[in-house]
Amino acid sequence: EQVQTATGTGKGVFVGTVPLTTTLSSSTYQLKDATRGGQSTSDLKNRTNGSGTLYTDADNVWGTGTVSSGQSAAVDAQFGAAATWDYYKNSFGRLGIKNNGVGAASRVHYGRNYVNAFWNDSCFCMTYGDGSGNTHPLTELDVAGHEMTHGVTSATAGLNYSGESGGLNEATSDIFGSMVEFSANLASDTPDYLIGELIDINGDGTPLRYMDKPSKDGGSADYWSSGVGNLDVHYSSGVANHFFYLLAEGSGAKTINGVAYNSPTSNGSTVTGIGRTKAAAIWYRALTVYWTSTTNYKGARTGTLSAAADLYGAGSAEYNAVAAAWSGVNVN
Ligand code: ASN
Ligand code: ZN
Ligand code: CA
Repeated sequence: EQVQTATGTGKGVFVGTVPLTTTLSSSTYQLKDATRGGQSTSDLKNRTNGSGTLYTDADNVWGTGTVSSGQSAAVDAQFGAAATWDYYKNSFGRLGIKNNGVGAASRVHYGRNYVNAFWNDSCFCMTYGDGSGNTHPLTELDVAGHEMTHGVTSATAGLNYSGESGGLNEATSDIFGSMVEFSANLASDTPDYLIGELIDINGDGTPLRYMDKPSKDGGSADYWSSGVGNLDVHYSSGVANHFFYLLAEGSGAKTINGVAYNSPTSNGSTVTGIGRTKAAAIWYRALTVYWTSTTNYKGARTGTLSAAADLYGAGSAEYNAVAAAWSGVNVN
């Protein structure tokens, strides 16, 4: 029998009801997307190794929208991989993490009570735990975009995962994870500058990270200082997340999709935002053209200024906004 591409319906834990591109083979549907480099999702069945079992289904309707169906987390993962593929393709013409047309695999139900998700270059795959009590899967869209962006960073600048370059690596994942969320624009996951706002990882409904004022998480740096590279990379990332927010949206108070932000600058200056599309284009060009494994915050400023000059002209409003946003986070 012929193998063909089909359109199914997914009901995820976080994504709501979404279309999924699947594969029909021998009267059975597979959670595999031939239109996006063969990206697929498999079930680890609480194991912590192996490639798992590819999800299959008889009627091409996947999951129920709650965690009691193991397929629901798989729907989120498969949709997240598709949305990330589409974001990089539509925004930058990038075809997959390595820009070679090859899709990434996703694995869900990793271990038991595993409260994390991760990218691994070796398996070229994304892995998600089921969270606390095995009832809080980590399969939120910005997390998918975050983790898969670790693959993009590895395939491009290769930012070392420690010191200031590690903070830039983490921020790159938060930035593009959030841009994936904005691009998908789901009713059940309205786009924001918060990371992990739906997975309730803190148990009190607060998100994992805040881009407008990173210190709201209790650990992240809002501004550069000489010791910032000694912080955990998920905290030194705050400087760059804050830069990106200032560049895209500007300083001060602003409400976006019902979420109130208030982004301060280190020097009391006012930054006028250039919008997230231009801000993301500048960050992507710096990542893929100018930065290397050892780029630090000073180099990030230089690289984004070069990228802005390429895209919009030296001395353009966009170029000047990049300079002002870095100065607003004390990278001078
Ligand atoms: N979720 C974490 C991250 O992407 C996983 C890790 O710490 N390796 O940074
Ligand atoms: Zn990360
Ligand atoms: Ca978010």
